Amino acid sequence: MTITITAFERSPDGGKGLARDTRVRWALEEVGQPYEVRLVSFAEMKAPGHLAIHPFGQIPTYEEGSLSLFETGSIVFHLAEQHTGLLPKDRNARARAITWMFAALNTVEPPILELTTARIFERDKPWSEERLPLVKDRVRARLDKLSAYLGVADWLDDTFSAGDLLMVSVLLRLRMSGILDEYQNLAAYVARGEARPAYIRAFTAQFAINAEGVKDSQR
Ligand code: GTB
Repeated sequence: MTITITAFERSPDGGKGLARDTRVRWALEEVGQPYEVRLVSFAEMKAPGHLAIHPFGQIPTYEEGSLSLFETGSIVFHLAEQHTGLLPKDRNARARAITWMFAALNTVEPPILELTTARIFERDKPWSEERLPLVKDRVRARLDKLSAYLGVADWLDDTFSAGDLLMVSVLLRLRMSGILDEYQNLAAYVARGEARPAYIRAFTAQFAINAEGVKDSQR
């Protein structure tokens, strides 16, 4: 059955892979599922057709036959459950990998999103300069603990999982701030994720769209 995801017609990041369709593309590549992409403009995202599949008018979405999903975490989890490659078979290891998926999205990503808001959207507020160090320190508080947990390991558990896929995707957003480079092992962890052939294919596919402005893309 054909899998179709949605992505920005033109990502504001110009193809840096920061929009969340990259996470879904990466998961699809890891599990070896071909997919099609429907590119949507900001206006199309807020129109009834798209709102019917994404109640909040965002990307990415995932359609496969009669199944329609939104929320990146849910889409990655669905793919990980349906195919081999992203969740271990052992029950306990599988539960731990799922825990890391939640940790990435619920514990590590929120302060990183707050930093993006502070750096970009609140930049011209009179209190912005004063607030920024507080927001950065909230990010560091999470990274201190994550870095200590990871230590010298390659991945969060014995083998790469959907937990790593989401954690690397979340951490990637920090690169521009310079904070990631304060943690040598986390910077190396992200680089390991980015070096995976599946990530490279996902990144390249989204980059081609944003670099060339192709309206409809098929992989
Ligand atoms: N919780 C949802 C999920 O995980 O799927 C969040 C989805 C979401 O935030 N989607 C964003 C969106 O559609 C795109 S990814 N925004 C448009 C809107 O809300 O109107 C967030 C994003 C956007 C742009 C960059 N960038 O340019 O660097 C990075 C990340």
